[in-house]
Amino acid sequence: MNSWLHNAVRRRSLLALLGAAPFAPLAARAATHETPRYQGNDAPGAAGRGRRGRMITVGEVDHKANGFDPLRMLTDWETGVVVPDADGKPVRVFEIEAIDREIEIAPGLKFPAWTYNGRVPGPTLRATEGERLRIRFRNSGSHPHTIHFHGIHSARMDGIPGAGQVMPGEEFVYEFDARPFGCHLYHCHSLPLRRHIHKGLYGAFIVDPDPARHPEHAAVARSRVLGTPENARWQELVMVMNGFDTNFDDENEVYAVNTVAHAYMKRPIPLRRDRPVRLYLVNVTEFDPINSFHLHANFFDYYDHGTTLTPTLRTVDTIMQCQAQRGILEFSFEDHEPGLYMFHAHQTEFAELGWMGFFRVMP
Ligand SMILES: [Cu+2]
Repeated sequence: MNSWLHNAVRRRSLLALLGAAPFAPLAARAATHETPRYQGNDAPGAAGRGRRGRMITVGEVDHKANGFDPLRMLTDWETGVVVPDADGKPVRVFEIEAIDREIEIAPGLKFPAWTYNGRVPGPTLRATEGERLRIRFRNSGSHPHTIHFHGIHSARMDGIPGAGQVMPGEEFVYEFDARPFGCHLYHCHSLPLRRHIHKGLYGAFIVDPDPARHPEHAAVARSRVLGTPENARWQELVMVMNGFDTNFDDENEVYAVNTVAHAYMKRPIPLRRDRPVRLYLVNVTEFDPINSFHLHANFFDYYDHGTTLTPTLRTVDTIMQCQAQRGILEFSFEDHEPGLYMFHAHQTEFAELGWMGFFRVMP
């Protein structure tokens, strides 16, 4: 048995042992040491087939009990509060609290997460280039944590052990200017790092470009600034690619975007055909060296790290990201007929284990 197959069988056997109903057909095959091939909905007794005949998780996640909903998470930007500083200059203030919390990542499958503000991923922080940012961080969890921002800041504000690490019950205030503009992320940088990340301490950090600083591409820059009329015509979404090691063997048993396996298979993301789509995509998947995004029946332009106003890749339908890599995808379904358009990781195993969804393109 090659190592990939061995791992796949082992992971699925463990899911069966955990009593995880979601991947029952895979688990059943693994138990008999059959090749865990994708057999689709024609397999006899394929309990995993969905209404549309696809093998996905069975049952529903209780989004209310989770306290976050993957559909709402696509667009619930956290813009904080702008207050005048002592010298009268405006500061954008965010409040973040680390909380230990059990979350449901697939129907009936609970994960003992460490969260920012009770959710995984944490709030999508959004600001404009050049603004002063102040992030008040309170650690109400059981372990030391930090917030390490991918951005430009001083060593004191780096959010690593020795610079902004916060003991349980304590607080720290990170302060820096929002730069460079782009699609970034934040995550805990306490040790062991892989544990603190995969437990759920991460989120997207979006810095909109200041049009005044980019006269050569001012119109494009304005279209990225939340709240402008130019921005309002865009359908903006944020997706954080993540995975969950449910048995602590340093491998993921469940994959997703925005945490809940197959959430967008069951409730496709509604899109209007007449408005362009801008997708902020961040990969924080632990344990696996890469993740990817593939769009069906369409192509997109890509802005690596979101730090440019012209695409760094044009007309591609698949993008690969290592951990912490991220970027902006822009596409349109203007010329398409309405219907369900799939997107997923093009690592087939990730897709089968939760990282797969649909856009519902409406007339
Ligand atoms: Cu941590």
